[in-house]
Amino acid sequence: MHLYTFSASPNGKRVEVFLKEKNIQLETTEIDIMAGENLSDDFRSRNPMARIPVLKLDSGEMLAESIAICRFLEGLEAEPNLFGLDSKEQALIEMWNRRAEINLFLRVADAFRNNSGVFKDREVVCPEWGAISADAAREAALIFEQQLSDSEFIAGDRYTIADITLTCCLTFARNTGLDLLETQHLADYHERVRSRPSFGK
Ligand SMILES: N[C@@H](CCC(=O)N[C@@H](CS)C(=O)NCC(=O)O)C(=O)O
Repeated sequence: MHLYTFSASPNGKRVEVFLKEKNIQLETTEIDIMAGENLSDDFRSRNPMARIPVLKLDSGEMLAESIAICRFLEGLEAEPNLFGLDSKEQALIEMWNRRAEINLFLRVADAFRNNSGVFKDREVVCPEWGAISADAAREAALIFEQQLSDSEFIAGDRYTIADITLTCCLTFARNTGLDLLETQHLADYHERVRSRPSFGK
């Protein structure tokens, strides 16, 4: 297997943390998305969406989408379990992971993309949409704050893929000037979860 990624990106980070939790080592190629290496025909032949991360399987097939990659790896390396053991736990983890992706991660990404104009070489940017997205992320963060007021982790009493998604999103937001850590439980949670060895710096 071979991983194509960009370690400074939040989705690259999700897969990196997952691999470390599982203690899986993969051959990796860094694709510099800032320099547009993901836009080349060569890269698009791996992922027509022109996004990282992409995992090349031993069969030569390409697997994109961070969660799909992690789900595949969980099938190869069962421990520690990060996607849930029974159908109820799997569903709760999926629910929180999707909430974190749809209501927070995508909003944070839109805020960054439209406010910074970093990718204006490849897409139309709209600062007004950036501001709307940042507000929506702040509002959604309150739901996570509420959930964490009586739960150590976002999807129950143990660390799961939903925590990886949420923590990578919160860290990326903070690093790009959108502070979603102004409430106590979310701030404490972020400190706690990102201090795991798998998170690195
Ligand atoms: N839904 C995809 C999103 C992947 C994605 O948006 N990757 C970003 C980096 S975090 C990217 O490749 N951006 C390059 C670009 O927009 O040109 C996933 O979960 O992996």
